[in-house]
Amino acid sequence: MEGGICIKLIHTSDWHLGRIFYKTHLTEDQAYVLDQFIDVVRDERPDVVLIAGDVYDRSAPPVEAVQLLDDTLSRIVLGLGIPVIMIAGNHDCPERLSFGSCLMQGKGLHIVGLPESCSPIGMSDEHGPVWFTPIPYAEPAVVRDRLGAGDAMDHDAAMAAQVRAALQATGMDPASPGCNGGTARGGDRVVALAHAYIIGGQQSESERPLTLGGTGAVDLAHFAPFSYVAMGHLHRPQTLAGERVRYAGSLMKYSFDEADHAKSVTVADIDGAGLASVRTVALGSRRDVRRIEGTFEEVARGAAPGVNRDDYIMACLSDPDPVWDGMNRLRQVYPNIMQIEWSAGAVGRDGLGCLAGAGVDHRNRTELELFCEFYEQVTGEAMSEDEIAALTALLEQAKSEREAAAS
Ligand SMILES: [Mn+2]
Repeated sequence: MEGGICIKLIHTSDWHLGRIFYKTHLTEDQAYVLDQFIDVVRDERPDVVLIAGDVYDRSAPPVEAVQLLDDTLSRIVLGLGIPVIMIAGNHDCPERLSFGSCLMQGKGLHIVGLPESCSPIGMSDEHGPVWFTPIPYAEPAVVRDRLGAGDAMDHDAAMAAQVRAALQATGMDPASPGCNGGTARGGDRVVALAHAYIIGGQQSESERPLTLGGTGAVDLAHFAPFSYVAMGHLHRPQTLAGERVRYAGSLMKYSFDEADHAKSVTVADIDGAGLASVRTVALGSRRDVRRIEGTFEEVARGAAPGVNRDDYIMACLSDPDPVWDGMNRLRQVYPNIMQIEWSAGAVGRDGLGCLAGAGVDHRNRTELELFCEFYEQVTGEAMSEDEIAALTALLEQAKSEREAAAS
Protein backbone atom coordinates (compact mmCIF):
# COMPACT_ATOMS: atom_id res chain seq x y z
CA MET A 1 0.00 0.00 0.00
CA GLU A 2 1.06 3.60 -0.58
CA GLY A 3 1.70 5.56 2.56
CA GLY A 4 2.43 9.21 3.26
CA ILE A 5 5.67 10.97 4.12
CA CYS A 6 6.84 8.16 6.35
CA ILE A 7 5.62 4.79 7.59
CA LYS A 8 3.79 4.90 10.88
CA LEU A 9 3.16 1.74 12.85
CA ILE A 10 1.43 0.77 16.06
CA HIS A 11 3.19 -1.98 17.98
CA THR A 12 1.59 -4.09 20.69
CA SER A 13 2.15 -7.59 22.08
CA ASP A 14 1.38 -10.11 24.80
CA TRP A 15 -2.37 -9.74 24.89
CA HIS A 16 -2.67 -13.18 26.54
CA LEU A 17 -6.37 -13.40 25.72
CA GLY A 18 -8.08 -15.99 27.90
CA ARG A 19 -5.72 -15.44 30.82
CA ILE A 20 -6.88 -16.60 34.22
CA PHE A 21 -5.53 -14.59 37.15
CA TYR A 22 -5.93 -16.35 40.51
CA LYS A 23 -8.98 -18.27 39.21
CA THR A 24 -10.52 -15.11 37.72
CA HIS A 25 -11.15 -14.97 33.95
CA LEU A 26 -9.79 -11.69 32.63
CA THR A 27 -11.71 -11.60 29.35
CA GLU A 28 -13.89 -8.64 30.38
CA ASP A 29 -10.85 -6.70 31.56
CA GLN A 30 -9.08 -7.50 28.30
CA ALA A 31 -12.10 -6.38 26.25
CA TYR A 32 -12.09 -3.10 28.18
CA VAL A 33 -8.43 -2.43 27.29
CA LEU A 34 -8.88 -3.54 23.67
CA ASP A 35 -11.70 -0.99 23.26
CA GLN A 36 -9.15 1.66 24.18
CA PHE A 37 -6.59 0.09 21.88
CA ILE A 38 -9.01 0.39 18.96
CA ASP A 39 -9.61 4.04 19.87
CA VAL A 40 -5.84 4.62 19.74
CA VAL A 41 -5.65 2.97 16.32
CA ARG A 42 -8.58 5.09 15.11
CA ASP A 43 -6.99 8.31 16.37
CA GLU A 44 -3.46 7.58 15.18
CA ARG A 45 -4.36 6.10 11.77
CA PRO A 46 -1.14 4.06 11.43
CA ASP A 47 -0.20 2.34 8.15
CA VAL A 48 -0.10 -0.99 9.98
CA VAL A 49 -0.68 -2.60 13.39
CA LEU A 50 1.95 -5.13 14.58
CA ILE A 51 1.08 -7.75 17.23
CA ALA A 52 4.29 -9.43 18.39
CA GLY A 53 3.04 -12.73 19.81
CA ASP A 54 1.35 -14.26 22.86
CA VAL A 55 -1.95 -13.26 21.34
CA TYR A 56 -3.61 -15.98 23.38
CA ASP A 57 -2.57 -17.18 26.80
CA ARG A 58 -2.93 -20.86 25.93
CA SER A 59 -2.52 -23.08 22.89
CA ALA A 60 -6.23 -23.99 23.10
CA PRO A 61 -7.82 -20.72 24.23
CA PRO A 62 -11.33 -20.46 25.69
CA VAL A 63 -14.23 -19.57 23.39
CA GLU A 64 -14.57 -16.06 24.84
CA ALA A 65 -10.94 -15.30 23.98
CA VAL A 66 -11.37 -16.45 20.38
CA GLN A 67 -14.49 -14.31 20.03
CA LEU A 68 -12.72 -11.29 21.53
CA LEU A 69 -9.79 -11.62 19.11
CA ASP A 70 -12.15 -12.09 16.15
CA ASP A 71 -14.11 -8.99 17.12
CA THR A 72 -10.99 -6.87 17.75
CA LEU A 73 -9.26 -7.79 14.49
CA SER A 74 -12.47 -7.27 12.50
CA ARG A 75 -12.93 -3.79 13.92
CA ILE A 76 -9.36 -2.84 12.99
CA VAL A 77 -8.95 -4.55 9.61
CA LEU A 78 -12.49 -4.31 8.23
CA GLY A 79 -13.88 -1.40 10.26
CA LEU A 80 -10.89 0.95 10.12
CA GLY A 81 -9.29 -0.50 6.98
CA ILE A 82 -5.88 -0.80 8.68
CA PRO A 83 -3.79 -3.94 8.01
CA VAL A 84 -2.57 -6.08 10.90
CA ILE A 85 0.51 -8.32 11.04
CA MET A 86 0.49 -10.83 13.89
CA ILE A 87 2.97 -13.55 14.87
CA ALA A 88 2.81 -16.47 17.28
CA GLY A 89 4.47 -16.21 20.70
CA ASN A 90 5.52 -19.02 23.01
CA HIS A 91 1.99 -19.24 24.48
CA ASP A 92 0.28 -19.57 21.09
CA CYS A 93 -0.28 -22.72 19.09
CA PRO A 94 1.21 -21.70 15.72
CA GLU A 95 -1.00 -23.95 13.58
CA ARG A 96 -4.23 -22.92 15.30
CA LEU A 97 -3.32 -19.23 15.30
CA SER A 98 -2.60 -19.23 11.57
CA PHE A 99 -5.80 -21.00 10.54
CA GLY A 100 -7.13 -19.35 7.37
CA SER A 101 -4.13 -17.04 7.09
CA CYS A 102 -3.88 -17.35 3.28
CA LEU A 103 -7.55 -16.46 2.97
CA MET A 104 -7.29 -13.51 5.29
CA GLN A 105 -4.18 -11.85 3.96
CA GLY A 106 -6.16 -10.60 0.96
CA LYS A 107 -8.23 -8.57 3.43
CA GLY A 108 -5.15 -7.19 5.18
CA LEU A 109 -4.79 -9.60 8.08
CA HIS A 110 -1.37 -11.30 8.04
CA ILE A 111 -1.02 -14.09 10.61
CA VAL A 112 2.30 -15.92 10.82
CA GLY A 113 2.57 -18.96 13.07
CA LEU A 114 5.36 -21.13 11.70
CA PRO A 115 8.98 -20.10 11.09
CA GLU A 116 9.05 -21.01 7.39
CA SER A 117 6.15 -18.60 6.71
CA CYS A 118 8.40 -15.55 6.87
CA SER A 119 7.64 -13.92 3.52
CA PRO A 120 7.88 -10.16 3.96
CA ILE A 121 4.86 -7.88 3.66
CA GLY A 122 5.70 -4.84 1.56
CA MET A 123 4.47 -1.28 2.05
CA SER A 124 5.82 2.02 0.87
CA ASP A 125 5.98 5.71 1.65
CA GLU A 126 7.33 8.54 -0.44
CA HIS A 127 10.92 7.39 0.29
CA GLY A 128 10.35 3.92 -1.14
CA PRO A 129 9.52 0.45 0.10
CA VAL A 130 9.40 -0.75 3.72
CA TRP A 131 9.38 -4.51 4.33
CA PHE A 132 7.78 -6.10 7.38
CA THR A 133 9.33 -9.44 8.17
CA PRO A 134 7.60 -11.77 10.65
CA ILE A 135 9.76 -13.95 12.90
CA PRO A 136 7.33 -16.03 15.00
CA TYR A 137 8.44 -17.78 18.16
CA ALA A 138 9.71 -21.30 17.50
CA GLU A 139 11.47 -23.90 19.61
CA PRO A 140 15.01 -24.71 18.43
CA ALA A 141 13.87 -28.23 17.43
CA VAL A 142 11.15 -26.72 15.24
CA VAL A 143 13.67 -24.36 13.61
CA ARG A 144 16.02 -27.30 12.91
CA ASP A 145 13.18 -29.24 11.38
CA ARG A 146 11.36 -26.58 9.41
CA LEU A 147 14.23 -24.32 8.33
CA GLY A 148 16.76 -27.12 7.90
CA ALA A 149 19.03 -25.35 10.39
CA GLY A 150 20.86 -28.38 11.81
CA ASP A 151 23.09 -26.21 14.01
CA ALA A 152 20.22 -24.50 15.83
CA MET A 153 20.79 -26.22 19.17
CA ASP A 154 19.56 -23.39 21.40
CA HIS A 155 17.33 -20.33 21.17
CA ASP A 156 20.21 -18.06 20.21
CA ALA A 157 21.29 -20.21 17.27
CA ALA A 158 17.65 -20.70 16.30
CA MET A 159 17.12 -16.93 16.19
CA ALA A 160 20.21 -16.54 14.01
CA ALA A 161 18.70 -19.08 11.60
CA GLN A 162 15.29 -17.41 11.66
CA VAL A 163 16.77 -13.96 10.95
CA ARG A 164 18.81 -15.44 8.11
CA ALA A 165 15.69 -17.03 6.63
CA ALA A 166 13.72 -13.81 7.04
CA LEU A 167 16.39 -11.76 5.25
CA GLN A 168 16.65 -14.33 2.49
CA ALA A 169 12.89 -14.16 2.04
CA THR A 170 13.14 -10.40 1.50
CA GLY A 171 15.92 -11.04 -1.00
CA MET A 172 18.29 -8.90 1.06
CA ASP A 173 20.83 -11.49 2.08
CA PRO A 174 23.91 -10.90 -0.09
CA ALA A 175 24.75 -14.59 0.26
CA SER A 176 21.64 -15.59 -1.65
CA PRO A 177 20.59 -12.84 -4.05
CA GLY A 178 17.00 -12.95 -5.18
CA CYS A 179 16.15 -15.91 -3.00
CA ASN A 180 12.47 -16.84 -2.75
CA GLY A 181 11.52 -14.13 -5.20
CA GLY A 182 12.02 -11.38 -2.63
CA THR A 183 12.31 -8.01 -4.31
CA ALA A 184 14.00 -5.90 -1.63
CA ARG A 185 17.26 -4.18 -2.52
CA GLY A 186 20.12 -3.10 -0.32
CA GLY A 187 19.16 0.15 1.39
CA ASP A 188 15.47 -0.76 1.66
CA ARG A 189 14.08 -0.44 5.15
CA VAL A 190 13.12 -3.63 6.93
CA VAL A 191 11.02 -3.86 10.11
CA ALA A 192 10.93 -7.18 11.98
CA LEU A 193 8.40 -8.65 14.39
CA ALA A 194 9.85 -11.20 16.81
CA HIS A 195 9.04 -12.95 20.08
CA ALA A 196 12.09 -13.79 22.20
CA TYR A 197 14.00 -12.95 25.35
CA ILE A 198 16.88 -10.68 24.37
CA ILE A 199 19.85 -10.67 26.76
CA GLY A 200 19.68 -7.59 28.96
CA GLY A 201 15.90 -7.30 28.91
CA GLN A 202 14.06 -6.84 32.20
CA GLN A 203 11.83 -9.80 33.08
CA SER A 204 8.51 -10.04 34.94
CA GLU A 205 6.87 -12.89 36.86
CA SER A 206 4.06 -13.47 34.37
CA GLU A 207 6.36 -14.50 31.50
CA ARG A 208 6.66 -18.22 31.03
CA PRO A 209 10.37 -19.20 30.83
CA LEU A 210 11.31 -20.32 27.32
CA THR A 211 13.44 -23.23 28.49
CA LEU A 212 13.64 -25.34 31.61
CA GLY A 213 16.81 -24.56 33.48
CA GLY A 214 18.11 -22.01 30.97
CA THR A 215 17.10 -18.52 29.97
CA GLY A 216 16.47 -19.17 26.27
CA ALA A 217 18.06 -15.76 25.72
CA VAL A 218 19.13 -14.44 22.34
CA ASP A 219 21.73 -11.85 21.40
CA LEU A 220 20.65 -8.33 20.52
CA ALA A 221 23.17 -8.36 17.66
CA HIS A 222 20.91 -10.63 15.56
CA PHE A 223 18.62 -7.66 15.04
CA ALA A 224 21.25 -5.29 13.60
CA PRO A 225 19.86 -5.42 10.02
CA PHE A 226 16.49 -3.95 10.95
CA SER A 227 15.24 -0.37 11.12
CA TYR A 228 12.88 -1.31 13.92
CA VAL A 229 12.15 -4.54 15.76
CA ALA A 230 8.67 -4.97 17.25
CA MET A 231 9.39 -7.39 20.10
CA GLY A 232 7.09 -9.51 22.20
CA HIS A 233 7.65 -11.69 25.28
CA LEU A 234 8.80 -9.30 28.03
CA HIS A 235 5.79 -7.77 29.76
CA ARG A 236 7.44 -4.54 30.87
CA PRO A 237 7.53 -1.94 28.07
CA GLN A 238 11.22 -1.29 27.35
CA THR A 239 13.67 -0.33 24.69
CA LEU A 240 17.03 -1.83 23.74
CA ALA A 241 19.57 -0.50 21.21
CA GLY A 242 18.42 3.11 21.38
CA GLU A 243 14.82 3.11 20.21
CA ARG A 244 15.34 0.53 17.51
CA VAL A 245 14.53 -2.71 19.37
CA ARG A 246 11.50 -2.38 21.57
CA TYR A 247 9.20 -4.48 23.73
CA ALA A 248 5.71 -2.95 23.69
CA GLY A 249 4.86 -4.82 26.91
CA SER A 250 1.70 -6.72 27.80
CA LEU A 251 -1.86 -5.48 27.37
CA MET A 252 -2.42 -5.47 31.14
CA LYS A 253 -0.64 -6.31 34.37
CA TYR A 254 -0.62 -10.09 34.65
CA SER A 255 1.24 -10.47 37.97
CA PHE A 256 1.67 -8.48 41.18
CA ASP A 257 5.31 -7.77 40.40
CA GLU A 258 4.01 -5.65 37.50
CA ALA A 259 2.13 -3.34 39.91
CA ASP A 260 4.45 -0.43 39.01
CA HIS A 261 4.28 -0.95 35.23
CA ALA A 262 2.63 1.66 33.03
CA LYS A 263 1.13 -0.41 30.22
CA SER A 264 0.99 1.26 26.84
CA VAL A 265 0.89 1.01 23.08
CA THR A 266 3.98 1.94 21.07
CA VAL A 267 3.65 4.28 18.10
CA ALA A 268 6.71 4.38 15.83
CA ASP A 269 7.52 6.45 12.75
CA ILE A 270 10.17 5.10 10.39
CA ASP A 271 11.76 7.95 8.46
CA GLY A 272 13.29 7.85 5.00
CA ALA A 273 16.73 6.97 6.39
CA GLY A 274 15.25 4.04 8.33
CA LEU A 275 15.48 5.77 11.71
CA ALA A 276 12.67 4.97 14.12
CA SER A 277 11.19 7.52 16.47
CA VAL A 278 9.03 6.09 19.19
CA ARG A 279 6.38 7.30 21.59
CA THR A 280 3.79 5.59 23.75
CA VAL A 281 0.08 5.99 24.41
CA ALA A 282 -1.02 4.81 27.86
CA LEU A 283 -3.60 2.05 28.30
CA GLY A 284 -5.87 2.17 31.33
CA SER A 285 -7.43 -0.86 33.01
CA ARG A 286 -10.87 -1.68 34.34
CA ARG A 287 -9.28 -2.84 37.58
CA ASP A 288 -5.75 -2.13 38.68
CA VAL A 289 -3.40 -4.88 39.95
CA ARG A 290 -1.78 -3.58 43.10
CA ARG A 291 -0.33 -4.34 46.52
CA ILE A 292 -1.51 -2.87 49.80
CA GLU A 293 0.78 -2.91 52.81
CA GLY A 294 -0.02 -2.50 56.49
CA THR A 295 -1.50 -4.30 59.44
CA PHE A 296 -4.76 -6.21 59.06
CA GLU A 297 -6.59 -3.40 60.86
CA GLU A 298 -5.19 -0.81 58.49
CA VAL A 299 -5.93 -2.79 55.35
CA ALA A 300 -9.42 -3.73 56.58
CA ARG A 301 -10.36 -0.04 56.76
CA GLY A 302 -10.77 -0.28 52.98
CA ALA A 303 -10.02 1.89 50.00
CA ALA A 304 -9.58 5.63 50.31
CA PRO A 305 -12.30 7.69 48.63
CA GLY A 306 -11.87 7.61 44.87
CA VAL A 307 -9.79 4.43 44.93
CA ASN A 308 -11.34 1.39 43.27
CA ARG A 309 -12.18 -1.30 45.83
CA ASP A 310 -12.71 -3.73 42.93
CA ASP A 311 -9.01 -3.64 42.02
CA TYR A 312 -7.07 -6.91 42.09
CA ILE A 313 -5.32 -6.77 45.44
CA MET A 314 -2.42 -8.45 47.16
CA ALA A 315 -2.38 -7.54 50.85
CA CYS A 316 1.06 -7.57 52.47
CA LEU A 317 0.28 -7.76 56.19
CA SER A 318 2.78 -6.80 58.84
CA ASP A 319 0.91 -8.01 61.93
CA PRO A 320 3.16 -9.60 64.54
CA ASP A 321 0.43 -12.11 65.41
CA PRO A 322 -1.58 -14.36 63.14
CA VAL A 323 -4.93 -13.15 61.83
CA TRP A 324 -7.67 -15.75 61.58
CA ASP A 325 -9.79 -16.01 58.47
CA GLY A 326 -7.98 -12.97 57.09
CA MET A 327 -8.82 -13.70 53.48
CA ASN A 328 -12.57 -13.89 53.98
CA ARG A 329 -12.65 -10.84 56.22
CA LEU A 330 -10.65 -8.72 53.79
CA ARG A 331 -12.85 -9.91 50.93
CA GLN A 332 -15.71 -7.94 52.52
CA VAL A 333 -13.69 -4.80 51.87
CA TYR A 334 -11.87 -5.77 48.68
CA PRO A 335 -14.02 -8.24 46.72
CA ASN A 336 -11.12 -9.05 44.39
CA ILE A 337 -8.40 -9.65 46.91
CA MET A 338 -6.26 -12.42 45.43
CA GLN A 339 -3.56 -13.14 47.94
CA ILE A 340 -2.28 -12.34 51.41
CA GLU A 341 1.44 -12.18 51.99
CA TRP A 342 2.91 -12.01 55.45
CA SER A 343 5.89 -9.77 55.92
CA ALA A 344 8.74 -10.80 58.23
CA GLY A 345 6.82 -9.82 61.36
CA ALA A 346 4.27 -12.60 61.35
CA VAL A 347 6.28 -15.51 60.02
CA GLY A 348 9.87 -14.64 60.64
CA ARG A 349 9.87 -13.54 64.24
CA ASP A 350 8.90 -16.72 65.98
CA GLY A 351 9.12 -19.02 63.03
CA LEU A 352 6.69 -21.90 62.91
CA GLY A 353 5.65 -21.49 66.52
CA CYS A 354 3.87 -18.35 65.46
CA LEU A 355 2.27 -20.03 62.45
CA ALA A 356 0.76 -22.81 64.53
CA GLY A 357 -1.76 -20.40 65.99
CA ALA A 358 -1.50 -19.22 69.57
CA GLY A 359 1.04 -21.96 70.16
CA VAL A 360 -0.40 -22.92 73.53
CA ASP A 361 -2.90 -25.63 72.89
CA HIS A 362 -1.58 -27.11 69.67
CA ARG A 363 -1.22 -30.49 71.41
CA ASN A 364 -5.01 -30.64 71.72
CA ARG A 365 -5.51 -30.22 67.99
CA THR A 366 -5.53 -32.88 65.34
CA GLU A 367 -2.88 -33.10 62.67
CA LEU A 368 -5.57 -32.31 60.11
CA GLU A 369 -6.58 -29.10 61.89
CA LEU A 370 -3.00 -28.01 62.32
CA PHE A 371 -2.19 -28.59 58.68
CA CYS A 372 -5.33 -26.79 57.46
CA GLU A 373 -4.41 -23.77 59.55
CA PHE A 374 -0.83 -23.88 58.37
CA TYR A 375 -1.98 -24.06 54.75
CA GLU A 376 -4.27 -21.09 55.17
CA GLN A 377 -1.59 -19.04 56.92
CA VAL A 378 0.90 -19.64 54.14
CA THR A 379 -1.38 -19.39 51.10
CA GLY A 380 -4.05 -17.03 52.37
CA GLU A 381 -6.71 -19.47 51.20
CA ALA A 382 -8.63 -22.27 52.88
CA MET A 383 -8.00 -25.78 51.61
CA SER A 384 -10.62 -27.14 49.22
CA GLU A 385 -12.75 -30.17 50.04
CA ASP A 386 -10.74 -32.28 47.60
CA GLU A 387 -7.49 -31.22 49.23
CA ILE A 388 -8.82 -31.97 52.70
CA ALA A 389 -9.99 -35.41 51.50
CA ALA A 390 -6.56 -36.13 50.00
CA LEU A 391 -4.82 -35.00 53.16
CA THR A 392 -7.14 -37.08 55.33
CA ALA A 393 -6.33 -40.17 53.27
CA LEU A 394 -2.63 -39.43 53.55
CA LEU A 395 -2.82 -39.00 57.34
CA GLU A 396 -4.78 -42.26 57.64
CA GLN A 397 -2.14 -44.04 55.63
CA ALA A 398 0.70 -42.59 57.70
CA LYS A 399 -1.13 -43.55 60.88
CA SER A 400 -1.62 -47.17 59.83
CA GLU A 401 2.02 -47.38 58.73
CA ARG A 402 3.11 -46.05 62.12
CA GLU A 403 0.92 -48.60 63.89
CA ALA A 404 2.22 -51.43 61.69
CA ALA A 405 5.82 -50.42 62.40
CA ALA A 406 5.16 -50.29 66.16
CA SER A 407 3.52 -53.72 66.37
MN1 LIG B 1 3.94 -13.17 27.09
